[in-house]
Amino acid sequence: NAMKNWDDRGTTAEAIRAGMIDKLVYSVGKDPEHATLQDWSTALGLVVRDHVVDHWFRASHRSHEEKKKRVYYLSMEFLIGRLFNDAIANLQIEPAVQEALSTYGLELRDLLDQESDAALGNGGLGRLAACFLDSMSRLEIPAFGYGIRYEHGLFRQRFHDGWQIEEAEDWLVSGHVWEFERLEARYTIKFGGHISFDGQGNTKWHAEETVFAMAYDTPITGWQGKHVNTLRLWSSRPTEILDLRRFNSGDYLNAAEKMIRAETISRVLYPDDTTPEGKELRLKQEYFFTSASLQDLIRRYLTEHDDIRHLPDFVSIQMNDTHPAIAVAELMRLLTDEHRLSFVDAFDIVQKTLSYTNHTLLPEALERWHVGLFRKVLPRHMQIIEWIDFHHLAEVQSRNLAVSLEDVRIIGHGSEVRMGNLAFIGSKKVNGVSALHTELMKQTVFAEFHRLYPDRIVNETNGITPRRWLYECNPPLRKLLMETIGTDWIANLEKIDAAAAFATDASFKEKFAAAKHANKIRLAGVIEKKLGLRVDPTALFDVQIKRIHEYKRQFLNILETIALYQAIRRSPANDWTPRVKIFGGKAAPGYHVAKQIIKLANDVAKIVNSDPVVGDRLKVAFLPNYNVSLAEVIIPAADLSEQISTAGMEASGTGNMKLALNGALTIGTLDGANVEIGERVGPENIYIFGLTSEDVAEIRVKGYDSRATIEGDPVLSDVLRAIAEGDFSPDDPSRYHDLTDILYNSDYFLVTADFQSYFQRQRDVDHGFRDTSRWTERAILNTANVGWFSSDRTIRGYAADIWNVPSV
Ligand code: 26M
Repeated sequence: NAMKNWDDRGTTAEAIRAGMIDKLVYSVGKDPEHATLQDWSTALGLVVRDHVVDHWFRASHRSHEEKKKRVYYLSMEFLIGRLFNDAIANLQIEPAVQEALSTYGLELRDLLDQESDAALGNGGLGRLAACFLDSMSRLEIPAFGYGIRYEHGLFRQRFHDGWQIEEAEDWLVSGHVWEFERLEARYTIKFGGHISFDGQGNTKWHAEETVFAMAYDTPITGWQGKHVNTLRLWSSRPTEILDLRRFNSGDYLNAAEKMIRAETISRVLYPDDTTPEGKELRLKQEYFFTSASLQDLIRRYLTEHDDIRHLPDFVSIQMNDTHPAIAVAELMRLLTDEHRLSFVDAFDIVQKTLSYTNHTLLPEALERWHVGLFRKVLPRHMQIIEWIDFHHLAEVQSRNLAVSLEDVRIIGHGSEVRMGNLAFIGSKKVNGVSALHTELMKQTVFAEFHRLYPDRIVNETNGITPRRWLYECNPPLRKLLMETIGTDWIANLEKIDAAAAFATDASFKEKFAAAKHANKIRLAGVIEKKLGLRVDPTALFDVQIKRIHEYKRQFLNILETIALYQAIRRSPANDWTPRVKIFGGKAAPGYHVAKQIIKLANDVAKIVNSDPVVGDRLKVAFLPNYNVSLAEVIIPAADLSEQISTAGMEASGTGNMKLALNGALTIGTLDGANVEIGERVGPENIYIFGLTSEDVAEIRVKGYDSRATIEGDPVLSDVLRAIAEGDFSPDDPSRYHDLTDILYNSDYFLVTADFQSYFQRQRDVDHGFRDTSRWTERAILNTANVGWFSSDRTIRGYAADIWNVPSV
């Protein structure tokens, strides 16, 4: 083997030190005297990367030699965050790196903080994709993630006078060492134009616009580097460099126009995580990355196999929500127009290759495209979809079942393309992301489909990677666990249940509490730095971190905060349990109500935090720009995890799992995966409150009088009176009339209905937290009992039930 192999140099501190100097001088081009922290960080990054690359090549060669079945995870979003520490952790070279850095007087933490956070996703769906990549590598499943290399990820959030301000994110400016540009992996993507048929079975798409998709690869290191998969992200490029004729005639701007248009496709991530707006550019993004990915995987398949008909035996494609659902039509197009299969044969292959994960039941979140727009951008795909819809309808009719035909049409009311139905019909399996969510899918959005295809819908409850969400983000707890129960839990999180035996062990409890305390001191430092607010690290840290949305009910949390504030002011001498309410999360830029909720939280924070009567009994901190890196600091420091969505509306949640694993107790509704968390930690170790999803369904039918609820509840009335009278917005007393009006007149998310039981349950939390010793035991039992929520377990489920691939 002529390849230079970095592993030959080993991962000793001396090898890393020598490598760093080599990279600093010859790759970064700086001498040690003049190097900045950023330069050192890049140099170390390049050294670590070399080790990753060795494992990566070995893994790719093995998969290719053995012609293994590949899994392709298609996702508009990969919220991977930082990769540096992840690589160091997976390769287990932290001690050697620390030692190498000490010779230069450098701190690893400082170098890690130079890396920008790759925020190529909005929230849960994108982060799930990132956890899945980690687990597929851990389980040695040959897999590729396919997505878009957005030049600008999710906007950065700032607060100005308490209002959210969005700023462009620029993760690539400081150089990103984790990606490799693949000039050779380039595909043509067409848009618009018209279709011609030559009468001899040849179909030709005369496109109006073409762009190139260019590949950038990032290695995804599995635990101990045993396997490394690839995240391949596509960047759009012009097919023609410059219109020289126009340029020469002096028309510089127009000459550059085409180039800019092409590059615009991968320019920016859409920042909405629920309501799709039906924008042309969004559709082009979806088709762009889906087409590039399918062309790429077919090319790879044909280097190993010669008959396209056996594709389903060697390829499984997972569609992360409907965003890549155009894959159904695109794979049909490639198989028929390019590879000359019949429509019927092609559709059989499509249905054996693709599967679809649903992440939400919210009706406004289901993607629909106007037929006119769709035909304009993707004329051939519109024809193919019409064919699928017609044949599917005929098949359903022939089965003579009592099924609502309109509900199972892809083209609804003749005017819209429904991507959920397209994805369902084109898939082998369709899965929900928690037990409750999957049940509700069968009963609601996909009820008619479920009657037609009772074996198609399966459940794969979400999970999180324990490498990032415990091992990397919580060093004090990691260390304690390793000393006490060994290291098995890192690769097999179920093994963390061994910690349960120590829940009543005085010495372990003391150390567990000390680890939590150290994490809280660290978070208190961040709060002080970012908000200028000092908080008491012995207070209860009550955390709600997630996108701001009415169904997630941050509003309910704020109402309870105000009620508590009023109670403390009335009886300051009572023995209150000191609490810090910590919020983090972004609102979609066009989501007016969500932005009002942020402003309200900040207004309440201002009043509460400066009230000398209240002092340390209550503090409110809304940390700006919540992202993966901030989550890594907040989660290990949490005592209480807020999971308070209207029952039936949160498909799963994954923050709930991360917080419980790090020893936070949950206060939550019986929604999404909270139900399954409760089953595992037991009712004594979780605070459940509020309406169930059945209650909610019943109320939706019967109707609900929120005004009567408010008027019958003096605590809630007083809270709403204070908001409406401007107690928290003296500069603009009517600022929150829209918000209070919603609660009185159209409380769709049933905030008022759950207020009383939530408030009561919070008082139970106050009481529980005062028994410090018992609380620690219960925190330990949360950590010990949620091992099942590892994304390794989830991916084993996908591998067995959907992809039919082996996992270690
Ligand atoms: C759609 C169209 C246009 C622009 C953006 C979108 C879009 C982007 C993200 C729509 C939805 C998106 O994400 C939804 C999401 O994050 N769902 C969450 O998925 C998690 C992982 O399964 C679950 O845990 C959460 O409960 C669910 O809300």
